[in-house]
Amino acid sequence: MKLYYAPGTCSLSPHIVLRELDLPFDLVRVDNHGKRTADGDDFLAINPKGYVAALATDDGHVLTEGPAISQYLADLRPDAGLVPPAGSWARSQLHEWLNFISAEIHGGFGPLFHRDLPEAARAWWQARLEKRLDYVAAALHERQALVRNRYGVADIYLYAVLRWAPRLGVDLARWPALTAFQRRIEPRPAVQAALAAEAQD
Ligand SMILES: N[C@@H](CCC(=O)N[C@@H](CS)C(=O)NCC(=O)O)C(=O)O
Repeated sequence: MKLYYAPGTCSLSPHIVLRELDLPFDLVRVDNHGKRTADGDDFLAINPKGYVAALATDDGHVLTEGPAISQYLADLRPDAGLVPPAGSWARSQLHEWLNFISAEIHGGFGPLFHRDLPEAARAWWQARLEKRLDYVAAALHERQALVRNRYGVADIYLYAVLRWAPRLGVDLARWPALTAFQRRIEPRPAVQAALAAEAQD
């Protein structure tokens, strides 16, 4: 398998999942501006959406969308417990969280990356995101993980996108449950290995 990624982006989430599961894979860096891979390939020919993450499977398929990739990978190693069994109520709760993180948190940070965003628009997006973070912090107040109280792909996704907060002016110190969550996940060997691999390139 090949994971197409760009350092520090949302592709960190499936990257961590691959390492948590100890699956063999090649990491292929994508230049998100030039839309070329480090192998010299046209990334738009691999993922016409033009964004990471993308996973090329050994049988020639390409899967995109981080939450779909993470679930596909975790289903390859169900014993690792990173996803609840398909069809279970907990699996539906996982979908609920992954959609929320994707649309409200990942999507909520998106506009804040634009340096030229007018101040009023920035304030509006930030306030909206902070309301969503209030919700996540309340959910994590009395539990360690988002689904089944067991570390899994939703936690990994949340961890990856919350890493953007400091550089976008969102101070996580306002939500002790979120800083504690980040601190719990950060030292995991798979997380450290993914961060080190992305920093090397
Ligand atoms: N819905 C996609 C969004 C992916 C996405 O936003 N990727 C960003 C990095 S976090 C990217 O590669 N952006 C480059 C671009 O859009 O040109 C997913 O969840 O995988």
